[in-house]
Amino acid sequence: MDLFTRTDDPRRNLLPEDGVVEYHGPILSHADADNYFELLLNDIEWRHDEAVIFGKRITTKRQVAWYADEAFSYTYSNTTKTALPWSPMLRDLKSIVETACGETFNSCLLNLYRDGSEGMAWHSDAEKDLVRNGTIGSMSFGAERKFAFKHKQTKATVSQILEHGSLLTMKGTTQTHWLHSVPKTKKVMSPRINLTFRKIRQPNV
Ligand SMILES: O=C(O)CCC(=O)C(=O)O
Repeated sequence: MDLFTRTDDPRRNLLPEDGVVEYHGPILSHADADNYFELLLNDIEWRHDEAVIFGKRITTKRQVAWYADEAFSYTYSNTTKTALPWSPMLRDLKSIVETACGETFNSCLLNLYRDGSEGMAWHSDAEKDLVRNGTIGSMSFGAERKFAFKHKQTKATVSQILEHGSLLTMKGTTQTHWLHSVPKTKKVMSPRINLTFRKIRQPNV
């Protein structure tokens, strides 16, 4: 066996340089992932996301929610959100992700994509509210979608399909050197929910 060309190693770094992205694959049984997906759809306080682009406020079709240990504020796309307290289900998911990746998190941004017509444009999660080079743990539920990376300088690209109940981690200098996106697609007709567990820098005022 050629150890250097294995593709099924969960700790294999997907990026060729300047960061670490690990795809762990599904970390929940299909039945557990189905249960969490239904609970997330129904129990999360979903709101359409907002962004201010060139001074104009826009509302996205995609819906979001922001939960954390405290009422942390998080500013991205020139708008600020204040965190809601964890629900028991989100606490469970946080602990599952923390155990799987050996990290701790104090917050979670959730995104709901109704179908492939909703996506997320190229960006990096390097806002000043986040701990610099802090790990991000990303769990996905529902429809499989492509998650793409593009190097800010070389423009090299890498992508990974994110499965139902799966975990992907972004570590180290990934956010400094790479953009990521969820491309829109006509092929996906069903919803997907993504949770990104994050570390907000404290004190957060
Ligand atoms: O939906 C996803 O998989 C990624 C979401 C994302 O890029 C983000 O929350 O910054």
